[in-house]
Amino acid sequence: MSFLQKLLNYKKICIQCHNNPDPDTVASAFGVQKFLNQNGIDSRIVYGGPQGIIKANLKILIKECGIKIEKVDKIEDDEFLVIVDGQKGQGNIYDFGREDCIIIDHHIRIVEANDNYLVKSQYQSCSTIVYELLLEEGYPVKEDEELCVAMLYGLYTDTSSFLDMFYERDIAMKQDLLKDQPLFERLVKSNMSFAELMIVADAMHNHYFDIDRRTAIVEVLKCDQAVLGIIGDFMIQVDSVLLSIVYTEAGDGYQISLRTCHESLRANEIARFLCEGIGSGGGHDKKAGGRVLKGMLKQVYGTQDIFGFINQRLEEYMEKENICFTA
Ligand SMILES: [Mn+2]
Repeated sequence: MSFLQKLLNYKKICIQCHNNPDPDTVASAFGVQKFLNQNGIDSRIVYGGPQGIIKANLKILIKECGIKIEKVDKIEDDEFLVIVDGQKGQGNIYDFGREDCIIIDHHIRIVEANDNYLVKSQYQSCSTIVYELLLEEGYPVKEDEELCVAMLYGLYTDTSSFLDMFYERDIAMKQDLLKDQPLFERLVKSNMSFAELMIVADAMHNHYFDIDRRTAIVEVLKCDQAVLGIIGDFMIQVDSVLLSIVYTEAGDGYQISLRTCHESLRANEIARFLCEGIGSGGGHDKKAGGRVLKGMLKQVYGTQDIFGFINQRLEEYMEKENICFTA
């Protein structure tokens, strides 16, 4: 039995996005709902937590694609729960008090092994997993313009504007679905709000520069992951910067984006090294990204904060690789 077929055992399904939903969780839920609609199963898309949807890009996505999503604090007894882009027990997954549920996610696995939990950590977006599940069912994704745009945008925002994308399955989805889509274009041009622009400007102004390591480290507060790649691309253009590391908080972890422009600095290797044991990272020679889980950071590095951790790991890396830029 294919994974989505499991859903056909239920009459009513509640698809849960993570709190403070982003395009990837919404697009994933939308994809699952398309399959349920096709099979005549009643469903709705929900999320919990204190915060409603405020970001302009997400509002455009929801409106233009005709996605119905509601913020709730409980679900009905006769609804079966399906969690997308997150896992039960995570801080950003509102607890509706359900023991049984189905999970589709691309983050680092925290749930135990279970046939109902599909966790593929190598995927860079949950949308890509749902896309492949839909293809497996023969669902005509390409004919569904709104769904194509939603899933592409989910991938786009989870990979710093496609810039930190490295996994072949994600690249394949982009190639399959991306064509001339005015709505996608509009979403891409709505990446940040004026408030975020100010946060970005402030973060760049307050960057940390290590002259010996020729490294700029930029902490960005409350920025959308899509914006990180833009900042990274900007910082690496500074003449004395050979490595830029930009990071922001994302759910129960941190998203990190790296740029390099020196033959001794391989961004993908550094990203993997930084995140080893507490998350995952990878990418290309000059552009890479990674994710670090807060819980694991604390477990392994104690009270060290994210900035201290990046500094320490970087020092270890440069020592290990014998990289030195001072004369
Ligand atoms: Mn995601």
